[in-house]
Amino acid sequence: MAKYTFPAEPYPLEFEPESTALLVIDMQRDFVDPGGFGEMLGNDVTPLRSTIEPTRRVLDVARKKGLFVVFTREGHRPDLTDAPPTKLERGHLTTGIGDQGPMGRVLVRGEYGHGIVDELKPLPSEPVLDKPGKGSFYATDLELILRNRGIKTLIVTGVTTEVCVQTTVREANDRGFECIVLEDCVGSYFPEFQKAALEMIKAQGGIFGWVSHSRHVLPVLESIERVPA
Ligand code: C5J
Repeated sequence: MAKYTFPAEPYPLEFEPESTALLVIDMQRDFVDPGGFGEMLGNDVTPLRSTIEPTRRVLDVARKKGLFVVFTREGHRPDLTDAPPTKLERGHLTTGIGDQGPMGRVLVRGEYGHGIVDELKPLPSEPVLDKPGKGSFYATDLELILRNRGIKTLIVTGVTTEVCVQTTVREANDRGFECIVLEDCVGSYFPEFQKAALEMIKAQGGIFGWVSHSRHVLPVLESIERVPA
């Protein structure tokens, strides 16, 4: 298998395309779209929306080169039996998880707001994992799916950087996966959390993983041989 290298911090990351997947975390209307749950809570969705275009470019080239692509969505069963009562109560929100929100019931599977934004619509062949928690490995079959494909390296994109992205990177790191987080393809409602979360990942020699930017990763992906189906 041919090896390639992504420019990254704290140092370049070697990878093999056959064992590399693109992970798109929770790019759901409720978090990202104007008029969704995130904005209803008083957040500015602009930093999250800025991730759509670079993520779409990475997704396009990943598809063109035959990389494995996996999407996640945070949300719950309509009867909320998989939602911890603590999560439902947290924040004492007037409109919270399971309640009727601007785009249907908030973070409930099958509702419009729970869906992935149109710009990044998954293909029928791409697994979409529904997760009840912040981490993508908790109570999902993500690890099984990745191991079955021989995946070792994850290109990580999505929202929000310090919540579901960082939790997932920590979970992946403990399971032996190498994560490269693309700073312009992950977004937070809070600029200071964006900065701190990315610094934490690459600190201490890459304690949880690597950080790079789509402008460094795209040319490398463009240069790889297409992975056979
Ligand atoms: C949050 C997420 N922020 N996908 N979810 O509640 O990061």
